Amino acid sequence: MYFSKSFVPILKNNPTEAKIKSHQLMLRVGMIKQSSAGIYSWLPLGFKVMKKIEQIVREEQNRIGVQEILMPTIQSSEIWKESGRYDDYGEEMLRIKDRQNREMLYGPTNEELVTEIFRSSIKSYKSLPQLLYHIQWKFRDELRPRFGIMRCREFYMKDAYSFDLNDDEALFSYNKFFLSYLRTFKRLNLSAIPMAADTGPIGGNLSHEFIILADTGESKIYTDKRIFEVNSASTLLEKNSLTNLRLQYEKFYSVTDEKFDKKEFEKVVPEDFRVNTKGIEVGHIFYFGDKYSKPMNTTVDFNGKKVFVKMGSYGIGVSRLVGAIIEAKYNDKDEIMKWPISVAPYHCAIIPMINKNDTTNLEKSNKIFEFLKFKNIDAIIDDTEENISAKIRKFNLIGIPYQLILGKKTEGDLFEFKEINGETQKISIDEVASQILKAKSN
Ligand code: P5A
Repeated sequence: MYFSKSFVPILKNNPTEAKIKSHQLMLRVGMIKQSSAGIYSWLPLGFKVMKKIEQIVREEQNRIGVQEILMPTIQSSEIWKESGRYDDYGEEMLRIKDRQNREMLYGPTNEELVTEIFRSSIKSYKSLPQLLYHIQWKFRDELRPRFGIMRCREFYMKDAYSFDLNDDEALFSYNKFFLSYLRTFKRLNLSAIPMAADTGPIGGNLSHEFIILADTGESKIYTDKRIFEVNSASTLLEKNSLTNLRLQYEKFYSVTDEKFDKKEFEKVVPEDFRVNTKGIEVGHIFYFGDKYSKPMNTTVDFNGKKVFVKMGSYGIGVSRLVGAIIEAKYNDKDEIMKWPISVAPYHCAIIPMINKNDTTNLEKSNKIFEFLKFKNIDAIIDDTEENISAKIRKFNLIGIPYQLILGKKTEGDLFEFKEINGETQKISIDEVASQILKAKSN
């Protein structure tokens, strides 16, 4: 791909309307474009990153045996009336009427719809557990959409739902998602900490938010700082049973704002370990038993008895994660963004110095591009006539993790190659490929 032909509308300066780094950067390097308040189009660079995040989320759901489906964005009000949430949900729900004057809505979440799908087909406890997920747009008419795609009205969510026979089995499912979330965020190169959280309009009495620490986050958290060490333990995910894994975290006080109890905090956390800070909620899991199955009369047959199924739901903010990764990875001092290689829009930027009368560097770039492509490395060639330092500044902002530079002095088979925030090396193209492939496989 040539940069001159790619749709990456870069702005000269940071847009003044954006208050936090991720919003500024996403507009500045043309990842998104606002279409109306809290509603965005995703342009190629942003879309690529979001799709890569989505794929990692999908793989980790599949890995614990969750089955992928796709439910519609538009739902009928009927099922929401059955669960009792049609009125409760209030103005955040976008209500629509169709031409027959039927009340419809743009789904803010899917507990009702998935329960309806389940109850129409699953009749026996022998088919349990059922774990289903989809990745689909949601709409919440937030009063104050802000920070770009971090708190917007239309956003992309992975939402999963579990159906079990009893509390014990339902908690086993909950713990499976807990593990899956830790694996997912690790693959995204993020340290997301599970915190006991309030359940809000979803309901239930067991819930964890997965939070990335960031000053620009909207979630207030109160925690024992020893919990941060749990995440970095290298054998955490391999060595613990499902129940034990959750206990590793629950040993330490860590809650979001709504669950905060000053007295308890001061009682159980020694003064030196108390942390009161902010973070970004990238995932949220809930256990709510029969909150939906009861009013929606959703049962399975168990030895001749009808039993209400026990349910949980599990969300990841796929589109919010794009911004959250920027907040976590942007280096303010050097003005460098570095995408984790697992979600980077391209793996390597090929940056040739272009001289109108001399096509040597561009020809070399084309050959390098083909070679990297053959190795499954996704590169982009900056074929524009900007000077080298302007090009490097531009790619420092875009955040492609590797840069291969063909300057005036590029001769022979060695190339100037660097990790975006690293030292320049002079190495062969084989060595370039093997360094990138090694990073990809980690
Ligand atoms: C869990 C899955 C739910 O909706 N029902 C289905 C449950 N949970 S939640 O916490 O309300 O949302 C899940 C995740 O979605 C992201 N999110 C948002 N992202 C961008 N803009 C918004 N307005 C927004 N609201 C929620 C968050 O990452 C949240 O954890």
